[in-house]
Amino acid sequence: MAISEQKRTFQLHLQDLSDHNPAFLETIYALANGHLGVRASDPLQGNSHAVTGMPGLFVNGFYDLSQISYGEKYAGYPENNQTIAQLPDPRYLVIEIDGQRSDEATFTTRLVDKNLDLETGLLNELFEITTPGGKMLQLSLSTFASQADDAIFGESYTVRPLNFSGSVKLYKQHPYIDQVFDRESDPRAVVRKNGLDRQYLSADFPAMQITTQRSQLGLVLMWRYLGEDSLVHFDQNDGMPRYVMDLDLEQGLAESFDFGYSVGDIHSLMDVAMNHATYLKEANNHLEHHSFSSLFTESARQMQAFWRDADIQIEGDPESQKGIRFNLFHLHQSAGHDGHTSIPAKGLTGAGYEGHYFWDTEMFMLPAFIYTDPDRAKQILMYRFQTLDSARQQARDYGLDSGALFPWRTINGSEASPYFPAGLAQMHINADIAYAVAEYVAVTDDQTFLAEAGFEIILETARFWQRMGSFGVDGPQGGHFVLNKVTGPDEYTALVNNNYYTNRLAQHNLRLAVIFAKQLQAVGSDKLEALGVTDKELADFSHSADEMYLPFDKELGVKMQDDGAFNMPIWPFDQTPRDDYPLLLHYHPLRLYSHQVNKQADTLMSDFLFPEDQDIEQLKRDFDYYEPITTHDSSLSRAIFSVLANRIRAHHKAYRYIAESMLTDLNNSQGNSQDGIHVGNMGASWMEMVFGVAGMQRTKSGLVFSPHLPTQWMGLGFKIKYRDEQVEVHVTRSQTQFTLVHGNGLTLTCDDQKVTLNESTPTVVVDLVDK
Ligand code: IFM
Repeated sequence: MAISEQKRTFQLHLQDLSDHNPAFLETIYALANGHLGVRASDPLQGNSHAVTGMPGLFVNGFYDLSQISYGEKYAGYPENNQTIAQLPDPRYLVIEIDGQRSDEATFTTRLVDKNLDLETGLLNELFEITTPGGKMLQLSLSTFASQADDAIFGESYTVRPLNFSGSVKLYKQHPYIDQVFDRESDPRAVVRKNGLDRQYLSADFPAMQITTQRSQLGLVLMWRYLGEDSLVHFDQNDGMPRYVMDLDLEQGLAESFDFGYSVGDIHSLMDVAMNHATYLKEANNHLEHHSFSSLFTESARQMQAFWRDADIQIEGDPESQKGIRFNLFHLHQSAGHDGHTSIPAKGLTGAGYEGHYFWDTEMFMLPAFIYTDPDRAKQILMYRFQTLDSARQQARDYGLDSGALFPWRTINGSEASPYFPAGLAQMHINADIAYAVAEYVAVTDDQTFLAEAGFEIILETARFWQRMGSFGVDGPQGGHFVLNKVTGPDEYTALVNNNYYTNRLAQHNLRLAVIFAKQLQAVGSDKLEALGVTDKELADFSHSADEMYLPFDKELGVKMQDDGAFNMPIWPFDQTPRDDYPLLLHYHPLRLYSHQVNKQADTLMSDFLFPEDQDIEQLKRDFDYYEPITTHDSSLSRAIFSVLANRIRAHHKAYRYIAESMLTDLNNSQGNSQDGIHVGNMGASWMEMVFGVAGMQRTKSGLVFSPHLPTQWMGLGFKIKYRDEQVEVHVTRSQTQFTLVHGNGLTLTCDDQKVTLNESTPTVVVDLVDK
C-alpha cells in the first residue's frame, strides 16, 4: 500500500461518517488514555442546556453512589447505584466580543471539520462561531489525551476573526461542576444525578479539588497555560480562578494559545482534603516546564509504539481497514492500567451503562491485550484481584459460607445491578474471569502472577460453584452436578436451570483450580496452605466438574441452552416489525423470557471458547439452530458468529458478520453510540481477525492457525506475542507468512503443517489448503 494511502486509513474525517448528530460525534471523537476521557463536544457548551451535546470529562474509577429505590426490596439486593462522574469539560472556552459572552448570550457554533489522526492520537477540529451580533470567528482546536503521562490532556486553541477586527476576550474557567444529563428513556443509557463538590485551591494557576458526596472520593484537577504570551493572565479576583486572554485581533489573522490539564489520581475524600497541597504539586509537576508540542511528541511516540505491536492491516478494503484501526484505537485508549481500574463497557467516552465494568472486559477485550500488550492485560486482571474481598462478601450475601461471586456490573467491586434476573444471576462472570486468568497465564507463562493473584481468583470462584451447585435428584440431571437459577449471556432468557454456557465455564473453572493447585503444589508453593486448600476440596472440585450436567437434545443433536429452552415457542419473528429491534426497548422482559429468542451468542459462546468440545458437524448443528433465533441486539454477538462461521467454513457469512460488527460504532448500528462506544465489540473485532480469519487457536501443543481470507480482501497482517516470542502473521488467499519479530523461536502449526521459526529461519511461508 502506498504511504499516503496507508496514512489515510489512520485518519478519521467527518466525511467518513454519515451520522453528524453532535452527541454521536462527541463519542466517536472522544479522546482517552485509560485514566481520563474527554468527549469531543462543542467547546462553548459548558453545562448549557441550550445545546444538545453531552460534554464532559470522565476519570476511570471516579464515581458516586446513589441509593437504589426499590418498590419491594428483598434480602441481598444491592443498596446503591454506582455512577461514573461526569466532570467539567476541559475543552470549555468562553468567548467575549462586544461585551457579549458565549456563556450568557446564544452564540452559534458551526462544526466545519473534525479529523482524528489515529496514528498519533491528535484530534483537529474547526468551528465557525457567530455572535448574536453577527461577528464571526474561526476557532480551531487540537487536543490529545496523553498516552505517555495519563494525567494529561493537552489542548491548543487558535482564533481568527473572519468578518471583523477588534477586541476579543477568551476565558479558560470552569464555573460549574456538575455535568449531568438524564436520559431515562433508554435503560442502556440511564444516568443518575450525582452531586459533586468543588473547592478552588490556592495556586498561581487555576486548580480545584473535586469530591463526590456519597462515595467519598476526591481528586485534584488543574490547568496551566503552556506558553509565554503576556496577553494571557491568571485572574481570581472574584474567587473563581481562570485564565483571561485579552486580545486585539485583526481580521484574518490568527492567535494561538496552548493549555494543559492535569487530572490527578483518585484518593479518599479525607485524604484529598488533608493532602491537597501535595496532590496539587504532583499534578502541576506533570505540566510545569512543558509545552504542548513536547507533551504531544511524547504521547505520539507511545501511540506509535502501540501501533507497532497492535496494528492490524487489512489490504484491499480501506473501509474495513479504517474500521479495525478505529476499534483498536478506542480499545487501547479505554483500558485502565493501574491495577485498580478496568475497562468500562463504553470506555471513557460516555456515561452509558453508568461507566460500569462487565464480563465484556475479560471475554471480549482481554484477548487482544493478552496477545499484544500482556502487561496491560495483567493490570486489567489485577483489578479483579483487588476487588476479590468484595466478591467474597457478595458470595456471603448470596448465602454461601465460602467462595467469591464477582459482580455482574460494577465500578467499586460491589454489585450495582438492581435487576438481578439479568444482573447478579449472570454468575457466569465468575467463570469468565477465571477463564481469562488462565488464558493470560497460558499465553504469557507469568507464574508470578499466577502464584500471587491468579490462583486465588480461580480458587475462590471455583469454591463458589462448588457451594452454589448441587447434585440432581432424578431425570437426566440425576446424579449430575447442576447449577440452578442462573442467567446465561443471552439476556432474553433469565433464571434458568443448567444454562449450558454457565455450566461449561464453571466446569472449566473447577478444573482450572485443580490443575493450578497441583502445579503450585509441585513447585512447593505455600499458597495452598495459606488459602486453606485441602486434597478433599480438590477431589470435590474434580468430581463436580466430571459430573457437570451439560444439557443436550439427542433428537436434534444440538446443545440445549438450558433445561427448558427447547420447550418454549420460537419468538414470532415474522410478526415483529423492523422498528421493534432492539426487542428490549419494546417488549416486557417476561414476554421475551417465555420465548426462544436470543439477544446474543450464548451456547455458541461455549462452542467458541472450547473448540475442542465439538467436531465441525456438531458446531454446524448448533450454529444452524441458534442463528435464526438470535437478534444480535447486543453488540457482543456478531463477532462470535463470525468466528464460528469461519470454523464451519461459511466464509461469506463470516465476512458479512465482520462487515457489520467492525463498523458498529462508526455506523451507529446499535443506535446508542451517543452514550459511548461499544468497547467489547471493538475487542471482539480483534478476535474476528485473529481467531476468525486467521483461525488461530491456542491448544496444548501451542498455536494453531487455519487461515481463510475473505475474497473481498487482498491480505491480513498482524503481530502476536506468545511467551517470549513475537510473531508477525501475514495471510493472503493462497499463503500465510510467519515471521519471528522477537525472541528465540517457536513452533506453531498452520493447516496441519509444522512451522518452526528461529534465528536462522525467521520467516516461513505456508501454502494454504483450500477450505
Ligand atoms: O455485558 C453486556 C451484556 O452481555 C449485554 N448487555 C450489555 C452488557 C454491557 O455491554
